[in-house]
Amino acid sequence: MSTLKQVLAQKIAEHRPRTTKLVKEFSDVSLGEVNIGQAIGGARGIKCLVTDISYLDPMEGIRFRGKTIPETFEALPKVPGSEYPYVEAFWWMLLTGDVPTMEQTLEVVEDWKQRAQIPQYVIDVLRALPRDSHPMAMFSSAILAMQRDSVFAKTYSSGKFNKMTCWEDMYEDASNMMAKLGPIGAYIYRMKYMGDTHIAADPDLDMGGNFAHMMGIPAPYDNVARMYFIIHSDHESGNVSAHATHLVASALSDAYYAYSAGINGLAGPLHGLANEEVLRWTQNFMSHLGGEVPTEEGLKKALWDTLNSGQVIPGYGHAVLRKTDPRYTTQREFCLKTEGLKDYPLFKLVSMIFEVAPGVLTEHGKAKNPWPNVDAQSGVIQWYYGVTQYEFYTVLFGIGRALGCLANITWDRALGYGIERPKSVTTEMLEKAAGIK
Ligand code: CMX
Repeated sequence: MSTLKQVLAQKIAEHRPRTTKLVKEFSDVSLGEVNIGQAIGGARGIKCLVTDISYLDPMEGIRFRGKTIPETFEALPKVPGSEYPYVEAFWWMLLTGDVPTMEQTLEVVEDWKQRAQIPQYVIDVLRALPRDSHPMAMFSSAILAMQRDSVFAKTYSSGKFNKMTCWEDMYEDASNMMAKLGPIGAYIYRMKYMGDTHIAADPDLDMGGNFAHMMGIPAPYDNVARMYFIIHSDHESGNVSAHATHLVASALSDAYYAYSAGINGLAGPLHGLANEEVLRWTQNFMSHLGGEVPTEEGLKKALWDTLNSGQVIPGYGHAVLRKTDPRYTTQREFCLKTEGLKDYPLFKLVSMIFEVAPGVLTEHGKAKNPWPNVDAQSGVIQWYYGVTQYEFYTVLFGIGRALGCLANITWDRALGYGIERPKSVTTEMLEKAAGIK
């Protein structure tokens, strides 16, 4: 058994009595009421999910296992020659809550290398799809196709399912998937956009470095990949991709069924696809200007035109956050410290939107949070390094988001979380509750 699996087994054994005690002795303790607005309005703010992987404070932003993004980057072992940590070390931290040593990290790096080969049938599935399929449809299909190799599903169908040990099979599926998602993403990219040319994995590289290598993009894109995957990994469990993954897994569906569902949710324009929308909006705006530097007035007008036509300003607002997303700030800081990028016209325009859009949204008066989210910054960096096919950006998000979703469903199994089944009511019942019928 790998060291990570052993440490995780120990953590699970220590944690289980806490959950058991809460369920057995305190099930009736209330966490709050549910009102009509929440029932109609997407369950916003209802406390009915449990995760220890990350927590989102509306004002402070995300903490992974109690650590802010800068604290996470500071604490984890770094790839030699890079100021960014191993994604594999972060996986260890998300699963166990501990910061791994370099030795422990390198064990995961090696483990993922052994699991990273894309099966030929996945390549066949990708190649059978129309080449103009959306890359998220391709990515989701590739994940779903791998279900045939699910360790969890095999154990279950052989009648050996055991509630106490089934997390081990989930861990195997999660590790196999984590190791393959980067290579699958790079395969889709090069098949669709780079003349169907492919680059073999470099066995000397870590996950982030290898992704950059297989995409065919030189340094510092390896650092962009490491940063990007880590900051997009998790945002507690109520967001659409995490919740969809958790919901599907709660039916004892395996990790492939569950994460394919998560990816399908991430593909929505109000969720992960917003980073594609941000670039489309910004590029359209720039092309209307014919290369001219926009004035503040021109930018304000474009933002108002978008709002007045009934569209949202992509990359702004959030269901939980009420200040600038620290994932936005991390990427902005990367741009500011990177020669070439800090003076890049597209970055300057995105910075200008940051100055103007919150005021416009505040005056508009609808959005509860007028500040930028993660998606407002990520496309610019990709564009600068040559990834100009913005429909591909959500695949990058999906590779990173797997870290959080798969860590979460491994723990779901370990703690025996139940099948999800919230109760629905009719409109008439709501009207009666409101006293209008
Ligand atoms: N532009 C215009 N209007 C906005 C807005 C924006 N960026 N953000 C919120 N609003 C509007 C909502 O559409 C809603 O209008 P209605 O009352 O007419 O339905 C109103 O303000 C209140 O919404 P809210 O409570 O502030 O926000 P929600 O929790 O309903 O939605 C989100 C959150 C992210 C979907 C929304 O802010 C949005 O659509 N933003 C733009 C898309 C985006 O950037 N999504 C990415 C989020 C991060 C991610 O998941 O990747």
